[in-house]
Amino acid sequence: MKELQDTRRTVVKERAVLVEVIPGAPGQIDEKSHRDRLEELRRLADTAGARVVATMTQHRRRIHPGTYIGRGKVKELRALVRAKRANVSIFDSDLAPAQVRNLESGTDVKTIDRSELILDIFASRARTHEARLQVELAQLEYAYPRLAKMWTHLSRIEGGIGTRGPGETQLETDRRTVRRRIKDLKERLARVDARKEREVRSRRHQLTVGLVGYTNAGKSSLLNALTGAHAYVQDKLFATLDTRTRSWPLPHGLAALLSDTVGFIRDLPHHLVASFKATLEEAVHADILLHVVDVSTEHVRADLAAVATVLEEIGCSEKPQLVVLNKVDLLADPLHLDLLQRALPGAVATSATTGAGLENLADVVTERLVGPETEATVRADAADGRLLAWIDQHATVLERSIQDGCIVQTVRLPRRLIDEIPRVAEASYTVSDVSQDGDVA
Ligand SMILES: Nc1nc2c(ncn2[C@@H]2O[C@H](COP(=O)(O)OP(=O)(O)OP(=O)(O)O)[C@@H](O)[C@H]2O)c(=O)[nH]1
Ligand SMILES: [Mg+2]
Repeated sequence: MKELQDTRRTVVKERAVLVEVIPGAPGQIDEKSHRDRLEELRRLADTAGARVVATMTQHRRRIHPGTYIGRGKVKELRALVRAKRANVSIFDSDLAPAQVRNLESGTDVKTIDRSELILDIFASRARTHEARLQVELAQLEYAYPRLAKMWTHLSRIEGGIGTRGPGETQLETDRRTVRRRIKDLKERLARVDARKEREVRSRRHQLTVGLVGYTNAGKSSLLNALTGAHAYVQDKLFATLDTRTRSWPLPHGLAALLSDTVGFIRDLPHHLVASFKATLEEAVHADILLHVVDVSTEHVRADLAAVATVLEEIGCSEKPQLVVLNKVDLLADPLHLDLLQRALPGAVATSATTGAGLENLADVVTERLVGPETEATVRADAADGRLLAWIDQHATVLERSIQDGCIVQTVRLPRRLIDEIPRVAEASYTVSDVSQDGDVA
């Protein structure tokens, strides 16, 4: 495996030219969405540690099967790479192995596609054992069909591994090694998945909330602000690769388990989604998902849509969701937030930085989890310490009196909690739901 790791295609500290291909002629397409995409590629390259020295765009109705961009454009790219002393070109789409080969020989620099770039970022960020296994599996699955290219071309272009011949036999050996390693990683991850599933199942009696959203939206910051956790926060893409679960205190003495997850992005490579199954398990099983979006960007809707697509891919699209409009402190014009809230009814505005809206978020989530509040009169045996303590913890007492050795209290509490009283009570009791005007017990 050592040799394969050496060939890991990383762009740290490299001078990069970004290449974007836009389908269709200028004027026929949505220029803004392409600007956003190029900006995102720039941020990805920056996060991976590369220095972007130039960008190149080509409008093309059909991609060139051999070189992706047209032949003339390859020459132009070669000239640009030379002029800017770049040592890598990064393409904003996935390339076939043959296209990479042709582009590399046509430009004399390493060519990396978007998936490879994202995998490189994940590899440099994986901190936990589990995240490392997940990233390695995704990388090898991506690399496997491209192994031939790696041997014949990396040796020539990067000059790093030139001591080995790229012969067929070597290639076959490598393929076998990679297949064996993929199998081994899958087995190990299956064990992690099983453990995770057990963990998640053991929490089924607790309220669970999952934070999902575009990378850099502020999920980990919200986790920290709401639970006092110390999750890693950074103004880079994919800061979080492993999940954290912390207890989030809610009104009425309730608490939910709040889980952070890896951030999503447009066209997340499929291998990554599959490998991060264990990490996403928390989201898959949560009672409600908080879909966090950064309102300070110009592409709120596109981010929401990209996340919705990934949620569908992991089988979460039907799950109850609450949109959280985060980073409201960065909005200069309040009208902007107004418009968003009108377009996304029920969305909650927050700032993880200033704490604005966090209490409201807790109230709204509580209501979604345990229903609206109601008024009820509970008549409990004075000796039933457990029920009395439970009422103290979960309800607001409005009136209290003692009648015939019983404590009669009029309380406000979430309607769904009334169903818990039979489980808690240790002696006979009665409950009447005042707002429903009838005996429940
Ligand atoms: N001004 C402002 N900045 C915020 C807010 N929330 C988060 N940030 C900043 O946004 C950046 C990203 O925050 P994270 O919490 O790491 O975002 P994330 O969604 O966990 O990102 P990934 O783990 O990369 O997917 C950091 O620089 C935070 O300090 C907010 O409400 N207001
Ligand atoms: Mg994070």
